[in-house]
Amino acid sequence: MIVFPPDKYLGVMKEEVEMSEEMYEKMVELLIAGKGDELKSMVNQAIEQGKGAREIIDTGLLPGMEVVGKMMKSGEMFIPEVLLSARTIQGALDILKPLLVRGEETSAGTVIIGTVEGDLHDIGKNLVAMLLEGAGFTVINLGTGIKPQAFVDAVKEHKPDIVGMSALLTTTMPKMEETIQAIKEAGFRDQVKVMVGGAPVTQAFADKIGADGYGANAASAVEKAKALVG
Ligand code: B1M
Repeated sequence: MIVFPPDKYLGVMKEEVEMSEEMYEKMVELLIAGKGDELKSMVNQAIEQGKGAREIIDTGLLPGMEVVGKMMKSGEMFIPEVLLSARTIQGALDILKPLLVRGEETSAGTVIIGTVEGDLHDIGKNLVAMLLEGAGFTVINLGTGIKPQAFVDAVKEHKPDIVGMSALLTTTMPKMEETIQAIKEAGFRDQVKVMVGGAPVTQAFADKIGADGYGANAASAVEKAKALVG
């Protein structure tokens, strides 16, 4: 009888799992410490070992940002240190981007995406943009601090299928509703779907402001975008 996995492989498999765990724990530490070059080098090593970009992001990078958020809240980390961690994760994401983005001949649809007025947080929004590109969407990333009128102007110029808005601050969430209102007043509301997301945003909030979709994370944002254009 063949028993799988044969005993002789068990040791090797266990070692590999431990190596991965150790590697991802180290990535989290480097991200919190803001050691960009070392993190990039570990990310490159992980890629060489055949680790997938999504696995690296979900296991080695995002848990680090979660810790940074907790430390920021408790006062253990200050803005300059948080900024350093933000740059560090962005550097790692830049390495992973080409692995996520595929070169498609035909586009799944066009999305304009931006962080709303008054809000400078862009890591999550950029991650959503990357995965949307990876799923074949043409993405126009407007950046951060985007005023309602600037979203309207971009709709006029690019004629997207979806307008995506990100907000990370409870104080900037109302800008999403203002933007939807501005799109309505400009006469474009029936031509575009609106998707919202960001840590404080919920499905209930999305429903309340009249958005068409909500993504709790980058992967669900892609699923929602596909459903909205489908
Ligand atoms: Co700020 N910050 N920050 N910050 N910051 C938060 C958001 C905070 C929760 C920290 C805390 O207190 N625990 C808190 C907000 C509290 C609140 O509003 N209730 C906060 C604060 C208070 C502030 C300042 C006011 C601090 C100050 O100056 N005193 C200030 C505001 C500046 C401004 O925007 N005007 C500020 C500044 C900063 C930095 C500049 C230092 C830096 C941002 C750098 C950058 O983005 N380039 C920063 C950071 C890094 C954070 C935390 C630590 C991390 C955010 C992040 O990147 N997460 C954050 C704490 C936290 O969120 N736990 C915090 C990782 C990212 C991948 O997740 O952005 O949630 P996230 O995106 C996810 C999903 O939300 C979703 O998918 C993404 C991927 O899974 N998603 C979408 C996002 N957008 C989407 C759009 C979609 C769909 C899904 O459809 C279109």
